[in-house]
Amino acid sequence: MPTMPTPHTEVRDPLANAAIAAELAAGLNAGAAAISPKFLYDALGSKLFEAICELPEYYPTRTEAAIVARHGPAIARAIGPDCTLIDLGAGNCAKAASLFPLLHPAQYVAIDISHDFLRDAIHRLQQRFPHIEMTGLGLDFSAGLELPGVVRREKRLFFYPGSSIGNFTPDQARAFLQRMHAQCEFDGALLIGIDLVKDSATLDAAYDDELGVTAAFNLNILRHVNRLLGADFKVPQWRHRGFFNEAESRVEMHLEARQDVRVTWPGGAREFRAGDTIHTENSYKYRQAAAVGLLEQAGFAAATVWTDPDQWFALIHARALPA
Ligand code: AVI
Repeated sequence: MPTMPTPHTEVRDPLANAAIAAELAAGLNAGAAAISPKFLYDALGSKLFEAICELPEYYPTRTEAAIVARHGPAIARAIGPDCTLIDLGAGNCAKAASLFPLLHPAQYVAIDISHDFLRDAIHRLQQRFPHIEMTGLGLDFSAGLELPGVVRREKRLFFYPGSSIGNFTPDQARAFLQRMHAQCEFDGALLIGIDLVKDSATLDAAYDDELGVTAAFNLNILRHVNRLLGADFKVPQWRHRGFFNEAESRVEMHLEARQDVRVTWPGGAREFRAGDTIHTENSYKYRQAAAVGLLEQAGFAAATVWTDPDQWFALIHARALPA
């Protein structure tokens, strides 16, 4: 019996518990309290995000998938075969898997902060595509993007779908794209999904859906923080807020105290008055020209932009220019 190949997986950058606690405490103590959106993704949070992607209100996932379905052959021609497909924020690896029949990558490298979720997904994927060499890396790539030696240097294609770039501020996004560029070698490129500006009602509904799945996703961060920091947040004391801030061109998610609340954790405490908020996420929406400009500022030449008929979402292939 031939043996099934096993993907290589490793946790490269386990954030020290003390550093995580310090980061969380600093955010909770800040004048405008905040929790980084990366803490939305514990195992349950990753599953809730998968459910969000199925919601009728949450258009980005299906719009991006429709762009891939419609322009697949052109995308394959632009990228060519045998790339090293590096999937940033791979989650359940489904988006990258949909590209395999188009791109025929030589190696697939899945990176996600939620390592347990990733490990299961990549093991399942390896069964379906035994001929592709696979590596799973559990790392917080927002903090640094040093790739280990197992990642091929040739034809690196950074795949950053779903408009995850929107969860950074534009300055952070530029710096992150520059770090990607530095890892591109001489023939690297980027395939990135970027959500475009649209009417507020569509954006508000996408981030505050009727079933309350996004609310559960946002509230779940409190349980995650309780575990990581030893805090005593009580979920029923908080409500989800998600809305488009047109002036900043971003959707914001907050948690709002339903009543006066005192939250404590080892070495700290904070009082919140009813109506006070904790900022948990920004999701920036770009105009197409601004998205292309951002890539160019980071050293990429935005070769091709594919979009949907409503121009709600853009998938951009950009080659790394020599530094
Ligand atoms: C992962 N990221 C691109 C999602 C977004 O749309 O900003 C996260 C999300 N937050 C609420 N719904 C989805």
